[in-house]
Amino acid sequence: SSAPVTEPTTGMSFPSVLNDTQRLLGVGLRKKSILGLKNIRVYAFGVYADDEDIKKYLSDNHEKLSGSELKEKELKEDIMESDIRMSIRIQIVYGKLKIKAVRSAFEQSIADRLKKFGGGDNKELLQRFASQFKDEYKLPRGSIIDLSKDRGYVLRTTIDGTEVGSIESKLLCRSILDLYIGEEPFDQKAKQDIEQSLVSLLQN
Ligand code: DAO
Ligand code: DAO
Ligand code: DAO
Repeated sequence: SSAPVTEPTTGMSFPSVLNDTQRLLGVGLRKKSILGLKNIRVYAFGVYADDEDIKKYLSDNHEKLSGSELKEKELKEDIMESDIRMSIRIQIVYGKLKIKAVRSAFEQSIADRLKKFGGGDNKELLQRFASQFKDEYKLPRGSIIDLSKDRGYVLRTTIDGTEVGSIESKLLCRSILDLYIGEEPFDQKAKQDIEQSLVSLLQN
């Protein structure tokens, strides 16, 4: 297989294949401004999708794809909602992350997506996910968090190779993907790269 890919701003390196079958589609950077003053680089990320599942999606949706009414946006939404195994790999850049800050940042970024895709405020779902992040965890620079969407919309969270929890929720999976490849992504360039990779996978 091919060489790892380096996120250029941070130098963080991402394997081109994850869990044997998931292919790297693109890498990016999550920044956050503190008090509107300075922009910190929080983490680099890579987005992966399962080759087999993409192929299966292709054969199952042959007509949609070859039909004249192919609309890129609809197809994209369909892909984000389908049962394709995907992963987000996160590599921590900012060395002073506190779990409390992670939890509240997460609640901020995900809450409006849960509302957007699910209606309601989904407090319970949000809390169930955030409760996986225990105060005693440490996330020094270089820590690796994998958010893996398994078959059946099970979202599995792993920190440095240790599973910390899993939650079955199509809504949560959809909402998390939206942070990276939705309408207001953390990193616009990364989103474009990911879409481009998907297009070439679909065309192969
Ligand atoms: O022309 O054969 C084709 C297919 C073009 C498909 C474009 C799909 C874009 C999908 C982006 C998905 C991002 C999650
Ligand atoms: O006030 O120390 C600070 C900065 C906190 C930034 C928090 C951003 C957290 C983003 C989520 C990280 C997920 C691993
Ligand atoms: O960047 O704001 C964001 C959202 C990040 C979503 C991923 C959160 C996973 C955090 C796991 C932390 C475990 C202690």
